[in-house]
Amino acid sequence: MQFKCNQTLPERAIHIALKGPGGTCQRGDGSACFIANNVATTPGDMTERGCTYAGCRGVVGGPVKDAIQLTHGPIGCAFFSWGYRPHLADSDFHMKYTFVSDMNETNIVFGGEKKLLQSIIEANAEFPDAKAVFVYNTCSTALIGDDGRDVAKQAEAIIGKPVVFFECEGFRGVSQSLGHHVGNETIFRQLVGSVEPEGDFSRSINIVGDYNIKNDIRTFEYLFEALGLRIIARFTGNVSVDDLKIMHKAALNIVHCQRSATYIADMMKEKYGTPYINVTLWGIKNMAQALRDTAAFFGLEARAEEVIAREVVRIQPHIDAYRQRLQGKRVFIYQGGPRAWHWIELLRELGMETETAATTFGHTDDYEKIFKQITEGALVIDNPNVPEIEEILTRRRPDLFISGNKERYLAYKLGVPFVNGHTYDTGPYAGFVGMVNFARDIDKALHAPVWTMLHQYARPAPAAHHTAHGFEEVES
Ligand code: CFM
Repeated sequence: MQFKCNQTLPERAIHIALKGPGGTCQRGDGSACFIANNVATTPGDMTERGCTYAGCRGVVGGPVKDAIQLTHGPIGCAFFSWGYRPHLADSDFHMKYTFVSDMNETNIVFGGEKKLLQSIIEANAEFPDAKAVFVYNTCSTALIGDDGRDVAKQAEAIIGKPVVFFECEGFRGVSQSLGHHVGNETIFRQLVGSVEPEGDFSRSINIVGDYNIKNDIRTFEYLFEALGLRIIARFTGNVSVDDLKIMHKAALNIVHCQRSATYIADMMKEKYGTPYINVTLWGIKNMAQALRDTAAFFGLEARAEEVIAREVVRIQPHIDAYRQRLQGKRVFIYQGGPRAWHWIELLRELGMETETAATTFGHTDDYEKIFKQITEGALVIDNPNVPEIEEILTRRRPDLFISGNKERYLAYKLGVPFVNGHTYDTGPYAGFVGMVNFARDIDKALHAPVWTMLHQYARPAPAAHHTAHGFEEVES
């Protein structure tokens, strides 16, 4: 299981493992232990990882729909973190605008605190309806020692609303993953529990770790509501600052993305005693299980069965039809983290098997979940670089590649059907009804007429066969 491209990068071996007979792990360096993860990328390795700022601003803080999203740093940090992730809401302020203190050379030399304070005041004056200002620190302002926390305090006194300062400078941590942690911790510390509402919250939940990518929440919120539950906050898809302030009132946290949001569930459990359950809201089995587990907590089991039965009947014929067309296909999933394991079961429900799974910033718990679910001969790879992805696509030749926009054109150029699992080209993909969309997009990718034309008119793809080391040797 050696990658040709890693002959000059032996450090990569411990990040690559094959599932052997009887569930054994065969790591690239020959040892039996588990895959290395969440460690610094080796210099020279062409990683696709993001930075801590990206994880905080782009993933956790950015979806909050009525906060001014202000970057304390150079304008590029603001521009390139703006508008790429479709974390939709029922208003578009958070997607439409981005704000920046616009640090230039003079500010770097003489300090940017005054400029930051001015930026917060100006942004708030322009958009007085915003409920808070979220300020994200960047590498440059952290390195010169700007005291953003202090500026935020001053600004809060002047504008009379929360100014939340995220210490998410890009160089912290080894990937965007630390940015999720900073985002959770800061929102918890500064907002959660800052208002004590009256009322009965005994049948209320928070959906934690869903970001409403292309309206995913529309596929499952009504299901929880059909159980008779009230959703207080969505952390952080389609959420307002006011919802976050009272999310500590929920009786139960439902944790979906367990990489980016278990932190806040743990903190709420510790401080408020709020229990949480881990769920997967993609796929029929998983979605049904999520409803059953939630219902069991509130004693609503019978109602859950009714809801599940009603929904499954609606989608099953569509799923069966797609399954006929997708049966037996072999998939390479490469996502940021948990989606790589969330989807293994879903793909199986569609008749497909994951033969390679990779994550950009997964931790040990993510890899354990992947490893448990995949079958013998499947490859697992941590933080794959571009040459490795190319080698997997050309040598293992998956039928389908589920990944993101960074890999899309590589897949197209190599003639591998591709589905965008990060931002979804159509979507939503969650819940019962979203699964039909997912199946449809996979079917479209696999059976696009271009593949037949390609084989008719272009040079045929080289024949391939499996080998003991997990790669298909390509005959050239
Ligand atoms: Fe959680 Fe996400 Fe993901 Fe993530 Fe992401 Fe994303 Fe992802 Mo792209 S929060 S870890 S940092 S499920 S943006 S909505 S698709 S890499 S696997």
